This record gives sequence, structure tokens and C-alpha cells, in this order.
Amino acid sequence: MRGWLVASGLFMTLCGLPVSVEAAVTTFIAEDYAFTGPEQLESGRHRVRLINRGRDVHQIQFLALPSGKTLTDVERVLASRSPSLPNWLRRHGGVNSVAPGNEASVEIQVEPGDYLLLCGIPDVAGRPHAMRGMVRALRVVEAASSSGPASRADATLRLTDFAFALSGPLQAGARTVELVNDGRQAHEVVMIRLAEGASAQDFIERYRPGGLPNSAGREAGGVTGIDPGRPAVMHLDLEPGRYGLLCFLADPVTGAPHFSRGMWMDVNVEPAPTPAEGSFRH
Ligand SMILES: [Cu+2]
Repeated sequence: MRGWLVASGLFMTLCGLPVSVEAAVTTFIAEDYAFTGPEQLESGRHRVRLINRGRDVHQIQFLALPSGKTLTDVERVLASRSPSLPNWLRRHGGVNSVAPGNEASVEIQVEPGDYLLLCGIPDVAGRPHAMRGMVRALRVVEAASSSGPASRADATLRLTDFAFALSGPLQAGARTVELVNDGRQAHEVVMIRLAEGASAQDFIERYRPGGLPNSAGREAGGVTGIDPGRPAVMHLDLEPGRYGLLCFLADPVTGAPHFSRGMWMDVNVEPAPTPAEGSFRH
């Protein structure tokens, strides 16, 4: 009798409403200098996971191509050494700044159409990795069914022209941070695990292109360029201590990186409560 009750309770849970639907996980591998991963995705929400098997820092930026534009048009702009990507590309986010041997994941949303995936992080010579082979095409097809709601977030990170604002404190552990771009420009989030006593400002001052070690900190994920109003959720595994948030995107008019306009922030991650203080766990 008791067994039957348990079984029927489980059945009701599975058929009832309060079961949350996780976004499908789509994995890409980054190497120096190529991506491997799917060539086609269904529209909707995806949790994109980027594993870095290279020796350089990598990202994966999702860009929607408008009709009439091709990869060749984008490559022409990259070759011209323009500080920013053309504004006819729609920035859908993606996984940012993954250090060698690490991985990170971000939930984004895609609609049917042609996309480009690229790594815009510069090498030692200042050339984006996309010019060394880290660019590929992706087709997004209409999904058979709609995806569920986005993951519930522990905090909201608001992006404006040109600042970050976090809704509340973050604790160590697996956390989700929802992004809201309230600006008029695309923005990104580069997360840096800061060295003891260092600030995001120190990371900027000591930054050199080419993934060279920076004594102020180490890349720890984030979200690539995202247009105003587009959704994204960062899945983070946070350690107690200080993190820096930075936006390296260039103003399309002046070419100045957004961090130079104030788009950087230091975040203190608090230790998670001990089991005695926190909720019961098995
Ligand atoms: Cu920005």
C-alpha cells in the first residue's frame, strides 16, 4: 500500500506542472585554432557549453547573419582590422573567455536562420582567433516543440552604456546569473577570477593580447557580445573571493573599449553557508 502511494506520488510529480525543464546542453570544443560541435541546432533556448582544450583563452560568439550577408562579408571586415564587428550582425551571446583546460556554460536563445560562431579573442599579434580558423557556420532550424522557461537565477546582472550592476550579493558554489542588457549597444561580460588583492583595474592595466598570463587574475567565463534586450543566463561555479567583470567591446564610433568608459566592476563572492546554517542536504 505504502509503495503504491509513493509510486502514484512520483507519477503525479512527473505529469504535473511543477517539474522544471532544463535547457538542452550543446557542447562545443575549442582548440588552437578551431571549433568542433554541431552544425545545426533547433530554435529556442540552449545551454551552450564550451570546453577549452587549447593553450590559449577562447570564446564562442553566436552571431545571426541577416539575409544577403555571408561568412565572406564578415571575413572581409575582420581582415580590415576594424575594432568592432559590423553592426548588421545580431549578437546572440555565447560562452566568453574560457581559460585553457577549463569549461563554462551559458544559456542563450536562437531563432531560425544562418549563424556564425567565432572567437574574437586576439592572438599575440592582435589578430582575432577567427582569422586563424576559429569561425564556422551554424544553421538554426525551427524547433518541433517550444523550450521550457529559463533557469531560475540567483541574481540579475544589468548591463548599460557603460556600467554593470548586480542585483545582490553572490555566494560561492554553482550559481546562475541572468543578464539584462538595458543599453543601446551590445555588451559582453568577461569574468576574471582575481588574484589576492587585485582589482579588475589591475587586470586591465596588465592585460596583453595572446592569452599571456596576467598576474592580476585568470579568465573564468562570462557571456560574449549580446544585443540590447536579448536573454542570457550564466551558469557559474564560484569560489569565495574577488571576481572582476569587464566589457572589452569597442564603441562603434570612437573604437574605445567599454571598460575605458567605466564598464568594469569588482564583485566579492561570499563563502557559502556551512551545512549547519544552510538548508538540509542528503
Ligand atoms: Cu560594453
